[in-house]
Amino acid sequence: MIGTGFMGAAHSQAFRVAPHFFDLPLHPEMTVIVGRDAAKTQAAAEKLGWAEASTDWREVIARDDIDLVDICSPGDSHAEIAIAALAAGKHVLCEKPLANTVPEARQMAEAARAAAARGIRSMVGFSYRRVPALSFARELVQAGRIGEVRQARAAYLQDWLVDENGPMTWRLDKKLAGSGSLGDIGAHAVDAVQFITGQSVDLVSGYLRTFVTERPLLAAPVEGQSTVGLSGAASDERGEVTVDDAAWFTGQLSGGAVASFEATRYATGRKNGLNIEIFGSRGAIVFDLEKMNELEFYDGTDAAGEQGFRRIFVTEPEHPYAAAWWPTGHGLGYEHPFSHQLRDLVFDIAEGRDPSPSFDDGLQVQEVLDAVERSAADRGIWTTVSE
Ligand code: SOE
Repeated sequence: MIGTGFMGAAHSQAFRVAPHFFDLPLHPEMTVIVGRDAAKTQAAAEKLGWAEASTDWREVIARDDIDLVDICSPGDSHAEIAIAALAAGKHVLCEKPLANTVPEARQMAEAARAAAARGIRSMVGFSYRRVPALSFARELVQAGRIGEVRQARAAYLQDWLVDENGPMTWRLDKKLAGSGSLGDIGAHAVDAVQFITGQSVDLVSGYLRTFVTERPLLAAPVEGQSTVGLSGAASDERGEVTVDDAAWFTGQLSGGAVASFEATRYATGRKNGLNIEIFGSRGAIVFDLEKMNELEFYDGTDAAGEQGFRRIFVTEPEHPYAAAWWPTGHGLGYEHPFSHQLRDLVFDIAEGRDPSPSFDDGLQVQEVLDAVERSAADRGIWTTVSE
């Protein structure tokens, strides 16, 4: 495991829990966690359940007792670590977005393709695909239950930056994060719409905005204060915010549908709402991550007097992943999709399949983000995603 922050903790939980709920063909052993600071990494190892702590990822990926490298560090380190790990013959799980730039993502995808030829697997961590309701939405759409998809709307709304005195975290620094809301949460929205509809975003018109251009720098962490999270204590010094705070874009999907996307961490009151609406020629589906166990489904073939959105509680054994957990009606939370992701990756490794989403899928999302940035820099001109 590379990274001891929020995602390191979320993925560690999956490693601890998934083997107890899913009958896995291979048994993950939590061998070593890697971080920059020796004392903090040792504390993380003890808290999160890793046998050892290290500050040297190069030494770790060279070890014979490491089979899988899970990259949960900031985006500026993804390419170097993933490419080195694949070259060393390790399977790789890499957090989203795949990289900070298209050239980096392209190199990673090339390395993954070369490694796949040697039986080495790689996956990018778009965990929300594995929220049961979102997976089920895809099943309905792919089974033709809403007919031909014509329109998609996706808005990823958070508010953790709304306080303008909140300190700079790495996510506000372009060098570390690549972009702001666009790559952090817009990437999830793009992946989710493409996953559900089976269509890719081909053409975009984008608009980016930074509301607060300067913030207090982070103070040194206080003893005992959690380092798992999106905030921290502010110091007296100030720094420049170099990423977008909010991203809006419209797009055209490969199957002819139109789509709109919003990604913001300034939507006061919205904590982690990924709202998705897909409208087809004979039905529609609506999903909201803040109600992640539910899916609304409108079936246009219902009798005229009975039509309306029905709320499906996606907790039945028939629903994706649900049978492994609790009895009907006992819902899941933010952490469960990480276990589903790990479950699928372990099966793919054991059964010699290329996982989905692949690094090529991660590269394609990166190309969408890049097209949005290019469009926004040119007053929203319509921009083709990749040549
Ligand atoms: C922060 O906006 C964040 O933690 C994202 O980075 C995650 O991918 C998302 O799952 C929750 O919000």
